[in-house]
Amino acid sequence: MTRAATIDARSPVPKYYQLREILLDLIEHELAVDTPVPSERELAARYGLSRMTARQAVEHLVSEGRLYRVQGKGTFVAQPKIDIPLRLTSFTEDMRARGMTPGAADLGRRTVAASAAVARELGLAAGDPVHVIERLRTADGVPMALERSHLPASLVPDLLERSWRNQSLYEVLAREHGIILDRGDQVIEAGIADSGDAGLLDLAPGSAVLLLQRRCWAGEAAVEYVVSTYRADRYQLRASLDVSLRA
Ligand code: 16G
Repeated sequence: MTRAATIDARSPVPKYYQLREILLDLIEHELAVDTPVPSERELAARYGLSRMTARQAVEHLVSEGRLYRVQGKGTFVAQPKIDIPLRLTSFTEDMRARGMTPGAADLGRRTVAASAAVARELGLAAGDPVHVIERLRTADGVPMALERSHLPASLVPDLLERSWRNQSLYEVLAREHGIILDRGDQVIEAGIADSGDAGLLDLAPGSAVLLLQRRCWAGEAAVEYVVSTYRADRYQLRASLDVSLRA
């Protein structure tokens, strides 16, 4: 450790929190992803703290997703989280822009009669045919999200005739169907992965996830309603804040 950092016993800031800040500085500026951080015993000795205080600091960073534990091995620096895009971008574009290789596993595709809820989202009548495409999205081969896209079958009748393995839906819509999405909305909620989704996403059952619902249009036509499950340990939400001006 090259940075001089000490715990100030007279500070009103709790000691575990001071240690958390010291560790955060290390994580962000000195230690590479997947390298170990000092053990709680070492941290306690180095900073003149109790083991319990050191553990509290480490546990905070584990629950924030900045560190991860490996049973019997120690505690390691986690990958920094990715900002959920708040633009109408495709997974493929987003990952490429980050220098990562996007991937998709085709988990299933079928045409179903729209439920009342799906029909409402897509501006259809209940019972109208809807194509459903389920994909596991990966970045550099690591599972990131599950996406369940619903598209009106009348808009793109032959959409399910291809495999969606490592294909970009938005590229196919643009290139083969002339559909360019120009508007969308998105709702993001917290959730818990069920055992099926947790298995696919390589998470422990009961892990936190982000549930996203997105609707997209091309002109007046509703094109996609997608329900996605994103890994909460890999994604975060960043929003810019405007000052609200009262009239
Ligand atoms: C994004 C969209 C998803 C869309 C996909 C297309 C969210 C929550 N989801 O992941 O709706 O189907 O991009 O990506 O943002 P693709 O062109 O790489 O298939």
